Amino acid sequence: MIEVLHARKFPLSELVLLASERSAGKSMNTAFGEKQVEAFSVERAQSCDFVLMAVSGGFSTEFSPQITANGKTVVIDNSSAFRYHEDVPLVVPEINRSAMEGKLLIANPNCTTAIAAMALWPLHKSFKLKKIIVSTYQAASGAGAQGMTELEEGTRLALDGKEHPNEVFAHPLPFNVIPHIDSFQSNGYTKEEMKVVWETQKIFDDKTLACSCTAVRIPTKRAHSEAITIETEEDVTPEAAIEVLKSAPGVEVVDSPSEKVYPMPLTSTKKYDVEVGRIRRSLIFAPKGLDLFVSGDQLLRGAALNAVLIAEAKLE
Ligand code: 11C
Repeated sequence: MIEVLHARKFPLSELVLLASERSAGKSMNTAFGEKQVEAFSVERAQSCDFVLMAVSGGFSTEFSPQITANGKTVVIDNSSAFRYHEDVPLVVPEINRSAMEGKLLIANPNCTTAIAAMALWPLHKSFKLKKIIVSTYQAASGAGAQGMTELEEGTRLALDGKEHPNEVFAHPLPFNVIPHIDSFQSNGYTKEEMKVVWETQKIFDDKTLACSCTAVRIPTKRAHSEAITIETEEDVTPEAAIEVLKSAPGVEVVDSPSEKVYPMPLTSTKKYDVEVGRIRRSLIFAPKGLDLFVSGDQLLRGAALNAVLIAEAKLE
């Protein structure tokens, strides 16, 4: 988030780093220079115009409302604590920035949802989506720094023919794929899968939009990819969809299969835009449907960049 604030020249007069007592006093080398971490307090957070929360849901549940209680500090929460609260907007600025008018507490969506939404929203506006079926290919870093370390160290151990135990993931991730992200719900879907459903409906402000997801962890380091099938109300062709997506903000059409050009984690990593490609007529729903593939940097579009874009939109 600090890097994105700096790269986008966010007009800040002071950057304040707040953390637990354990980290307080530590020095951090940031894009804005050397900064000392301060111990979190509601009062110190309230002295800021914006608070970008990268904390657990439990911490946010307790403290976000206390911070915004001063009637002026904007809290942008990366956790899922408030995403499904009626009175808390869940925002991707390119899609529903108007939802946050007059609001101080704003929820940042799940990364898988945000990446899919960037490609789906322009198509929804032009061809009206009826059904969305998503299958994900999610990078290890979606589970945090420990997830990435477990993949890297586990891969080394596996290549040396050694045991590679798993702690972060439900099973060893090297040379494997795991169709299990977050906890299983009573309907057989995982929470990660249901987040895609609940959050897409909320961001698009359409509770009738039929959506289903299978979320899978794969042994890549960064950027989530998603195979998406849509059924539309209106007729749609790949050419028409490409036209629409080419002019959509935050989207890059990467679709020249004959030249081996399509969205991939390696090419979408560290990119602000979400790559969209492999756009083709659905064999099932055509002329009212497409298949497509997206790849987006989940640490940027699904977290840091989206949070900073929300703050920028709040400043306008
Ligand atoms: C993952 N998408 O890849 C998750 C991480 O709802 O903010 C993001 C969890 C969230 O494991």
